[in-house]
Amino acid sequence: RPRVFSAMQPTADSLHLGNYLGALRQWVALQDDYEAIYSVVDLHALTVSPDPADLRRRSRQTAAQYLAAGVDPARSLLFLQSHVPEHAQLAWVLSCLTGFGEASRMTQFKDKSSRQGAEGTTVGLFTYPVLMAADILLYDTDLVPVGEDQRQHIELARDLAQRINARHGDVVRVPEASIVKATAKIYDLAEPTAKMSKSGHVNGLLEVMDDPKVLSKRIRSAVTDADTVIRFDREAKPGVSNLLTIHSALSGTSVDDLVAEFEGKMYGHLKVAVAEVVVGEFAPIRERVGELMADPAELDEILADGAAKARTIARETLARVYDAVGLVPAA
Ligand code: AQP
Repeated sequence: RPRVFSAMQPTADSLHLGNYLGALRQWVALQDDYEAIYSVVDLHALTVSPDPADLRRRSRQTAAQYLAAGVDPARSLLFLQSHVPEHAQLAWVLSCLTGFGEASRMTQFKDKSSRQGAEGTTVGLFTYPVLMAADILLYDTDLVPVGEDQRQHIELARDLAQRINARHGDVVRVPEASIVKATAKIYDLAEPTAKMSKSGHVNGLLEVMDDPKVLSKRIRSAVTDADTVIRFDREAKPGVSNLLTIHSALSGTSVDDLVAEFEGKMYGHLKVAVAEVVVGEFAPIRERVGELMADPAELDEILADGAAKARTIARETLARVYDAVGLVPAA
């Protein structure tokens, strides 16, 4: 079976609706047809200097959210990136194949480093896309389900794979991004032309672990427009279009059917309906995360098992790459 790999960073206590629709829900669906490998990329989270206790809690809580959303450890591997040292080892080799100019063109680095300032920007933040390429190439990945913001990073992973193969023969598989158009970019409720993101407006964010009251309140105060008609128009009506996208993705009702259903109704009606589907989706996940976190022994066991299995694949790929670039095998 073809292989799918994807991951998220444990940089918050909760994933948000963008992470959920852009990535996690795809992951759950892909388990049926792919050999799936999903990781919590805790080494990536170090790029923004988290508090150690926060990082430890968030790493487990992110994994718990994957499980609660439907990642099934009986079918998929789930592990913490730092438990598989081959990620960092392959990243070094790849960093020696990445041009400085090439890495400097990554738009996410430019955005994040301009927010952090020169002093707050680490070398790790700069080489982040190289570590991400290692995450992907280590598992001979066919498909990487992500949101639109990761397209450029996947392109780099593909370029690096092609570069190794061109120089050293057929060493690694060249991955493809899987970006589902309808949910590739979920927008901030308070600023519906910007991506929903944990570093965006707090009122623009819908988090999986939020209290249902908070979710409803944020949706009620979502920015719309001075018009009154409910229709999908990303340019002229970004706020309403975002609400329609969210409802449609969660309810399975097409945007056209929603527009027909809400014809002649007020924005408030749409917001109530969106709140209902979001709370309906997130409340059971939140509850299950609570159970998993109350006694993390089960979670830790799943992560240990996932790491052991992931390592057997990762070790083999790393050995192949080390050999191809001319490193002498350890006796
Ligand atoms: N708004 C979004 N719409 C669709 N997909 C999204 N993703 C993130 N935001 C949206 C996807 O979620 C996954 C998370 O990857 P990550 O852990 O690397 O987080 P990120 O992209 O850094 O997430 P944030 O919340 O957007 O953080 P900041 O504030 O740091 O930029 C990826 O598949 C991503 O595409």
